[in-house]
Amino acid sequence: MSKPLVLLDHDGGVDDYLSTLLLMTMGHLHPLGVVVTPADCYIQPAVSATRKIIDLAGREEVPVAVSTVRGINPFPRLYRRDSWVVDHLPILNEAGTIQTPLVPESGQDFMVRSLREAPEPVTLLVTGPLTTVAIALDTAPDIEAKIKEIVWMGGAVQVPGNVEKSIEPGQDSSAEWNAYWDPIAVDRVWRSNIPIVLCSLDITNQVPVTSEFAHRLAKQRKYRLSDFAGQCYALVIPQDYYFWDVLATAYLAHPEFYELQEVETAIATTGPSQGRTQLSPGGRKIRMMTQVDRDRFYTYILQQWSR
Ligand SMILES: [Ca+2]
Repeated sequence: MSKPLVLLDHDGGVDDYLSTLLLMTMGHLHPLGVVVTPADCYIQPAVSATRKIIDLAGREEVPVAVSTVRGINPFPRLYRRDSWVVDHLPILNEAGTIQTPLVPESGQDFMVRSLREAPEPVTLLVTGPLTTVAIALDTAPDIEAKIKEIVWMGGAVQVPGNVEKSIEPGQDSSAEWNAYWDPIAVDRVWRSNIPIVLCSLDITNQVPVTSEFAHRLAKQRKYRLSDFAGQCYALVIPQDYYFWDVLATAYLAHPEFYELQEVETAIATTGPSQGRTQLSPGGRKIRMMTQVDRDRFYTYILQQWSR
């Protein structure tokens, strides 16, 4: 039997690089490619780092594509500058060359082509804003039938958001950043019939990146993937950091670690709550992750990076 197909669309944050790293270790899946959406990053170093990480994982057959979409509410520069740091980590630059190919077409066109050419429906793993997916759907509505489901890290349903008033004046702190970058795109995807599995702040709040976890990684730093992951987590440990994207990614390998609940939701697209994902009776049905077996999740990623 052929392996299930998956396409990753990430947005260049530290967490996105580690999601890429984790996905590349999953032998049971066939990744069609990685699209980088220019949101939580500067795009040039983000694309460069992504290709080097795929090289590091020994998966240089997986192509990378650059999305050229634009959002509405830019990510803070302080978050985005991590892309420059990661791209310059020594462990990614020993070779001095990059093997993983960069496709010539835009990320949104690559998404359309990959889905059209796929022999069976594809799981989309999206760890950034939904803009590239929304534009691809507008450009080529036929691809909707080729998307098996979207696993999306985004939203905050029954918990506060992370777009804080102190950073974004006028907002009410109810939105999550991936949704806030482009609420219209979330609404576009919500208006499709594609099954959606949501990895929102409701569940990611349960899995902080802790010093204890970083120390467990350090103990296995003889493995190159653990060494790289440890350097990335050291970069973000001063912030309140969570396994946002990595938690969404691990779902592709071990859905049995998670509890899901079907809920009806709506998206605020304008005003002080723009980007808010809220419960709304009669609204768009999605399945949201509500619980995760934290110990098994931590153990799984440590095991995957033991190489
Ligand atoms: Ca991300």
